[in-house]
Amino acid sequence: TDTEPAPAVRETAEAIATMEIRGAATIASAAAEALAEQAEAAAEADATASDPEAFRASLRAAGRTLRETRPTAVSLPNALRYVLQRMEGETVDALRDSVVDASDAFVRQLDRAQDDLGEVGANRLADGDTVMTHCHSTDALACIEAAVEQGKSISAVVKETRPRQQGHITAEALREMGVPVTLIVDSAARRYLDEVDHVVVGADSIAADGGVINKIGTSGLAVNARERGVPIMTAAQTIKLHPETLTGHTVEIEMRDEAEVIESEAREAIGEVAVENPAFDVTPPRYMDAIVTEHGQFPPESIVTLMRELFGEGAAEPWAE
Ligand code: RUB
Repeated sequence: TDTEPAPAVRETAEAIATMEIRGAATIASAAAEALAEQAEAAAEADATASDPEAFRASLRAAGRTLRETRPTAVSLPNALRYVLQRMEGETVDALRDSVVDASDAFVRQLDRAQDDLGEVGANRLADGDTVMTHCHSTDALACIEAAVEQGKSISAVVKETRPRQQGHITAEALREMGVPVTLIVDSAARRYLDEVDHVVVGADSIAADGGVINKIGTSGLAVNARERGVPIMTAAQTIKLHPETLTGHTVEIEMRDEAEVIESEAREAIGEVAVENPAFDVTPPRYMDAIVTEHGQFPPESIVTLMRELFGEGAAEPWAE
């Protein structure tokens, strides 16, 4: 149709779906930037340049294309909501400016929130601590980086995080911060918890009951950490709060391709078996010591108060047709 998403939006959506762009915060800022690119393109395109209603429709279509990429990280729809709810104006120029400004403001807020929560998370870490990480979370890394900047000496045990081994990204990032890293396979985590002072993970979504949705394996790690007496925090800026859970909805857990788990040759050799590849799991609030946000740290059970304050109006879908 005339209001089809611009190529830049399709490219971003494809990059999110294939996980070239991944991690909840990075997905959110890429989505906000793609809406700005859509606004710039639509302000030039024949079908939309002089038709405010067609312009708006093209932004909603771009929002739907981005929304359909991956289901679990709520930062994606929260980013789309932030930008599209600020789209306003009588003319296409005014509409474009409002979208570009909202997108810029969103990305700036995201960066600031990450810096602010990093300071909070860093205060939970002590000089000489060894931390254990799971997956690759920029919010979790911000806490470790801030601790290092406070002059604390921190070392890390990094879980590789099957099947996609995002732990490798974390290991490299920590090494660049000057943090000594030991990389382990996921199944070695409980053994190494004896040598760890704090577990630090991120989140893709936080539910109203304080449940933390993060990379598959987080819940088992949290249960083991509790059993070992090791504190565990999730570093999650407030765009990770999932507004639909305020009204009883659950968070959809993405099921990914079995090819990520097992090569076709090995699969054929085994014969007829089922292979499943859930990308995320839910850590019950009783196994998480703290949710660290840019507004300070919260016990998971009280996060609902902050959620009501910030997302009380519920979960509008400004990208709907
Ligand atoms: C990434 C993941 C990360 C969170 C938080 O999963 O589970 O822990 O997204 O990341 P995937 P951040 O690799 O499947 O996207 O703190 O950077 O938002």
